[in-house]
Amino acid sequence: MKGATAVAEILKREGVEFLIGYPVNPIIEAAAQAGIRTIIVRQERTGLHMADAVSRVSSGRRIGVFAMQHGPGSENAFGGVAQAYGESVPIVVLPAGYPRRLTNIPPYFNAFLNYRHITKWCEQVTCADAIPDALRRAFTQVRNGRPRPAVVEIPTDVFPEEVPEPLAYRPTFTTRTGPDPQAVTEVARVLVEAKRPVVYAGQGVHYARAWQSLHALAELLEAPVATSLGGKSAFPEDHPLSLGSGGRSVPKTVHHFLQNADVIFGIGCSFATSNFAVAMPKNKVIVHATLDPADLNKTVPADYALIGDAELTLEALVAEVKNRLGGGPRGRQEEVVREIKSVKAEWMAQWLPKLTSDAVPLSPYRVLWDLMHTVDRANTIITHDAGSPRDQLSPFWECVAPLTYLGWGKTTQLGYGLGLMMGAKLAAPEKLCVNVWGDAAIGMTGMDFETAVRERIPILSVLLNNFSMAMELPVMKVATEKYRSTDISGNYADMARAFGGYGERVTQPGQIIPAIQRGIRKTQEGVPALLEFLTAKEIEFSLFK
Ligand SMILES: Cc1ncc(C[n+]2csc(CCOP(=O)(O)OP(=O)(O)O)c2C)c(N)n1
Ligand SMILES: [Mg+2]
Repeated sequence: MKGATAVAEILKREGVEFLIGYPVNPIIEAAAQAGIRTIIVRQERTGLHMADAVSRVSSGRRIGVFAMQHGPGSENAFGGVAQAYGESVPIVVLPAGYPRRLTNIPPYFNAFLNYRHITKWCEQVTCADAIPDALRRAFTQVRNGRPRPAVVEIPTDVFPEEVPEPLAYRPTFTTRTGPDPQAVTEVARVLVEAKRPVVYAGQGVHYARAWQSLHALAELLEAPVATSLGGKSAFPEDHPLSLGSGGRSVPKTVHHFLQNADVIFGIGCSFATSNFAVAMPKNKVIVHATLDPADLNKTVPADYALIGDAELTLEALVAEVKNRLGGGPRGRQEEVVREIKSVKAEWMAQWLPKLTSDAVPLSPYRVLWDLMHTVDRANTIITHDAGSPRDQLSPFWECVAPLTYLGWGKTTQLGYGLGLMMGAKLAAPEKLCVNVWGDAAIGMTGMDFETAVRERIPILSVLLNNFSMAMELPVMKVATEKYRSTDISGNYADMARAFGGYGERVTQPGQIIPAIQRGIRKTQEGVPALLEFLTAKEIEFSLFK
């Protein structure tokens, strides 16, 4: 069989149901022939964001795959792969490459050379009979260890070559590594002896599907739980021990309990320094449990460490902690919960006026508050975008079930949220998938709302249009005054309708909930909906220095 046919057959054996791509790449045609649904986007970046979400919402059990053209396609896709690398998402990316006789000559873009720093695996296939080996390596890498993208570049003149038959390809598997038992004993002692432990859960808990064990450990220790943005929804945020999620803007509970902790137990997190992660306070005992030793002692020095899969780590800790406690909790919870409630009440009293504001232009906080009280949160997947919408959404959106929020911010491309929700909807069609973004974000990827319509991916897009890059107002004062450099314009409800979707512009507070209900109904009818709320240039956030 031809090289492209072999790739498609291998994708099938790996359980790939969708090939997201942008022509020209012969894998697209071969995939369609093999019965894999091909989805064509308007630009490569959005396609990668979609593949990314397919992997994320399945905890990496289904792998998102993207294919694109050599040269321009490969060049244009770079941002999407970089985002997946930054956010630790396992995807397989299949760029075509220039013919072999040109592959190493300028100015021809060579994915093998250029993608090396944003992938965990990157290779170029130089003859067709090496295709099965290359794909086995790529899928093994994305299914094991630290999740990150793998790239296999296939030169255009390799595709028509023959791959020997029968195709000997067995699907790859996942295996896990567990923590050092001696370290588990030590960490269990530290956690049990701690007076004010705080659990800080990251995205690793989602990949390991370690939600139950996280719950069990928190309840045994009677310890409050915060998550990172990537870890948001790993612990139910309506649980009495929940502090909410970190990010740039955070609930006061997260700040208060981290500041006053004696021991911080990071599980499945990188502790990476980021504008969109809480900075860990100094002089705390840090326990760092993570899959990848490359994150250990990177930015936050650890006092104790556990290297391994989050589920195996938490299972081992739960058993050991239970042992030390003589079977169950010590009766601290009531006091901890009282403190959480009191800090939360104080914080909410400060923010409720904005969250319930009747102002026109609308308060973005009011829009998001009404959204949260209208959707069925357990059956909704939501994501923010870069810009103010992230900092307005993440502290106040209370997740009640795992993987109902896709949080991000290690790198932070405007426009990422649309593709994420399109991929989420493909992987979880029964869920309401909502992306919340601003008018600068929609400028980056908005054309792909047409893809949502054309490919029948009925997402709900919530646009907070303040006719501005409001986030940049404080740092572009002169440019704004002299040249209006932060102003933007557009009628995006009209745009959505022009693309064949449902579009509605909302200006009055009383119309927020009815509009959301109409939008949801449209998605249930299979039509993507874009609700454009005209909002104030709100740049007050729940920040704690
Ligand atoms: C690709 C990319 N370029 C630049 C930025 C920097 N950036 C972050 S937010 C922002 C403006 C956001 O404006 P908008 O989406 O309208 O949200 P607002 O703050 O107005 O609510 C910019 C330019 C980015 N995150 N991504
Ligand atoms: Mg804006």
